[in-house]
Amino acid sequence: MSGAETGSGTGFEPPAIHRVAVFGLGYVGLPVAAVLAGCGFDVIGVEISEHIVGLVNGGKVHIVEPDLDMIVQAAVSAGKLRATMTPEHADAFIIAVPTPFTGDHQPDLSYVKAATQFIAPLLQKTNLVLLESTSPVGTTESIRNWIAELRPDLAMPQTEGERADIYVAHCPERVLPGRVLRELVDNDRIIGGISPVCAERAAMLYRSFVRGEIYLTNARTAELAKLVENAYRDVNIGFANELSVVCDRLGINVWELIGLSNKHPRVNILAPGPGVGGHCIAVDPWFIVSAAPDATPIIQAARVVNERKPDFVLEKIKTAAARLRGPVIACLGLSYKADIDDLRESPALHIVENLAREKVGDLLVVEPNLGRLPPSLAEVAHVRLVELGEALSAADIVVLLVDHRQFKRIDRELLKPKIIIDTRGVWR
Ligand code: SAJ
Repeated sequence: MSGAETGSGTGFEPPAIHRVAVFGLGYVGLPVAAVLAGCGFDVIGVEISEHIVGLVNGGKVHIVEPDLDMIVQAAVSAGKLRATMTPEHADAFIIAVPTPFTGDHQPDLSYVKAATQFIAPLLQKTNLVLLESTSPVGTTESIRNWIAELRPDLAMPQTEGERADIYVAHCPERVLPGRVLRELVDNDRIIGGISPVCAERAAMLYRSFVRGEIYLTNARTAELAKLVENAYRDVNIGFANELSVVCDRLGINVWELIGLSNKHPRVNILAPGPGVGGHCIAVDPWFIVSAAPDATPIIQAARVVNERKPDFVLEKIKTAAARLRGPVIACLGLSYKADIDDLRESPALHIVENLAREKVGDLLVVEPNLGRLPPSLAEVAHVRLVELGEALSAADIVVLLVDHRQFKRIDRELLKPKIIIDTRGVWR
């Protein structure tokens, strides 16, 4: 199907969407752009990085994500996807730019605002502006307000659904890195409009590629729903991480404990680890906290527990290393979770950087998903990126930081003479 055309029986019949501009060709924007192009839309990817624009126009990608290279290549060859640094007219504008936080955990909306400022002068009647980026409550309304300031000639949508010249909505991304293309199509989606008509307009576009259910609500509820999903996971991982520290103190195997507790029909404890990484779960809970600091003790406590966990692991390694003279430490994994190359907010990377800074032993890093060490470790004399076999034969201490599939297959006999610190319970 090319173009989102139906009014779904609401009596609302705006013109079809043929041309979509996606702002930000990152972990979310590039897959969305490629999938829309695959559905027959003419897609323009607007990106500030000249490097990414060049790569995408050459049919290549800058992200390790299964099958993404294939669909980008196909979309570019078919003439359906084109990247540019210069914004252009479109029927729908999707904003998929970063929403980081500042040093004091306040949301930084500067990328969203900049994208809106690029879009505003291009807007024509019946255009849709849709925010995909995970955002604090009120961001979609801010987009509407920023556009209103820049384009007083356009009638803006209001919460009470009267006709307006343009449509503004939020459809928060929900995809799991490593399974992005599948989840983009199969996951249920929430769409929140500034007005019900805005939500319906956005749903028309998303129905062209989403096989899951689409649930309509207002923009503020959609914003909070996304933040709550990630905060829920953070709180539950925090509980598991807290148990791992309690068990360490009591001399109990936390993996056995959780396995047994989960035999209860209404208990499902998640897996402890070295901490919580990635650019979502470690960040998004703060957007709720900053909106209601005195009403979020559980969300804040989970963040504190999860943020402290890497330092707990660090102390374990230092204590083990202090018992040896010139210890060689194998550090298995640097990414923030298994079988990806993403280092953002990675607790494993944080731990290895601190070992390097504090000169705790010779560090042999194994990261099968990277060809070279990140800049923070590359120039350090006593840190080397090596193959798994070399690390295992040379190491006195083996620290499992990420449960990559290669590490699950390690022959346990090779580990017997070593000191093992297994933060993920792979060799429990
Ligand atoms: N982790 C644990 N124990 C667990 C599960 C995860 O320690 O039992 C750790 C991981 O190792 C990793 C971190 O938590 O360091 C986060 O990993 P994840 O797989 O839970 O989630 P993300 O950050 O890769 O993706 C999340 C997803 N959100 C939820 O599952 C609620 C995804 O659906 C979102 O789209 C994504 O955040 C996002 O972009 O917001």
